[in-house]
Amino acid sequence: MASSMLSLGWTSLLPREINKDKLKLGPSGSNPFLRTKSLSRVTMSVSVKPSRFEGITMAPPDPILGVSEAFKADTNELKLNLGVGAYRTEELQPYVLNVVKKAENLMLERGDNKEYLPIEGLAAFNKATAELLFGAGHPVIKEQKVATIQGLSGTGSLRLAAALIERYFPGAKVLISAPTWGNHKNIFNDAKVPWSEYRYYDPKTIGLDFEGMIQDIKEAPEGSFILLHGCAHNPTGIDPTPEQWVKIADVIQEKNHIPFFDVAYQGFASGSLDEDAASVRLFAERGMEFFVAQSYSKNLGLYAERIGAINVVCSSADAATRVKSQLKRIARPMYSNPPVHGARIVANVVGDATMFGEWKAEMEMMAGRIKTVRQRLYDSLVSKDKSGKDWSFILKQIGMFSFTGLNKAQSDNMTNKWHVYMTKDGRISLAGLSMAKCEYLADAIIDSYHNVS
Ligand code: KET
Repeated sequence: MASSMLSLGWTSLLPREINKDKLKLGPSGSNPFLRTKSLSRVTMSVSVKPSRFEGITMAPPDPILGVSEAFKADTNELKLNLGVGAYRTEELQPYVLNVVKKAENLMLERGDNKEYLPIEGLAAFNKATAELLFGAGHPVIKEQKVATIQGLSGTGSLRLAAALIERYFPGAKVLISAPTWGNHKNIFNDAKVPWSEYRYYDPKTIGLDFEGMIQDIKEAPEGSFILLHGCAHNPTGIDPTPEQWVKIADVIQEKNHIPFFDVAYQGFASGSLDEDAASVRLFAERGMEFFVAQSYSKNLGLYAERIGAINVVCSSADAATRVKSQLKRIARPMYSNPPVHGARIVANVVGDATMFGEWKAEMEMMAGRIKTVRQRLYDSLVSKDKSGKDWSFILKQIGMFSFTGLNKAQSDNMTNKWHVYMTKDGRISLAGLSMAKCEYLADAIIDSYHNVS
């Protein structure tokens, strides 16, 4: 199509070539343009010009957010969207936390303005977010060793850190888990930071390949960045045990690597903000220098507000000041300064003891609902599947997701035959599942697993 448009080139139609009868003429029945003597100078151009964008090919749909687009287009009433990791109620509706509404009402009452934020974001948010992560009063905070700047949620915060790595650690490699959240590779590719994978998931045990992980981290060039999921690993739902975290920290320290945590689910794995920050705090206690990207998309349901932060823990306050100044320098030409609304919500919720308590209760409720559907899905699979397959891995996984082990063809069958939308790596978001749909989902999984190879 594009090439036939190209060959047409410019085409212009002169007025005499237009069927006058078909033109709507004025009350006198005449068109002033057509009456003029300089008729031939009046041209109406229908341009079919070669586009400057001919070289731009169609991009594939995003493997995660593209699933939501496909889901919207499906008219079957049985359809179920288990693609994106977004929390739904039992009625499968999006959920705005009560505590968020409360904070927003407060902001309206106060008449908060819409002035630009500083490049580093809202000070009250930056303080709150670092305290949530490390614990208020943690030495790294007291000694001002953390450079925190507000980012455009988890993704934007990861991207800022990637730009800092590219600028100040040229040639350094980032090691990411195999598999990982689909966007990690895009982020480092776009920032021109080389990356490779370390072993993480073992399909045989449907668990962590701990030996492989340790070996790969050991073998990485000294001073590499090691990307770690702080809790609720996406997509596998498999986290290292506390003892394994200690060994991971040991080998990272031995090799002088720099840990880089992605914390997108604090509070969602266990229901407790503190418990889910244990891995990050372990590294902080060891006096290591490291990065932590944070997101409030999931735990406060602020997906569209794009609120998160990048924290760089440094060995001195002086280094933290310099790092922060450079993060600001990177942010300024990228997006100038971050949006205020989500930052105020977080600062208000965390800064008020009552609202903070209410948030924790709502988070426990959300994490609890996911655990309940996880159990129900497992029970349905066990009672319906007579093959003797062990489905217990579903109960061992934590967080929003279950990594089902379904391959691409089987995942396609889930969507094409059963209208269950999921990512092609076999991941399903249990946050998008209701108790009422568990049996249907179990039927779909059993059919796809046994009848498609
Ligand atoms: N890290 C991880 C591990 C992650 O799963 C997500 C989002 C993010 C960061 C970024 O989220 P943000 O909204 O930028 O704070 N994951 C879900 C949504 C997405 O793909 O964008 C998902 O995996 O479904």
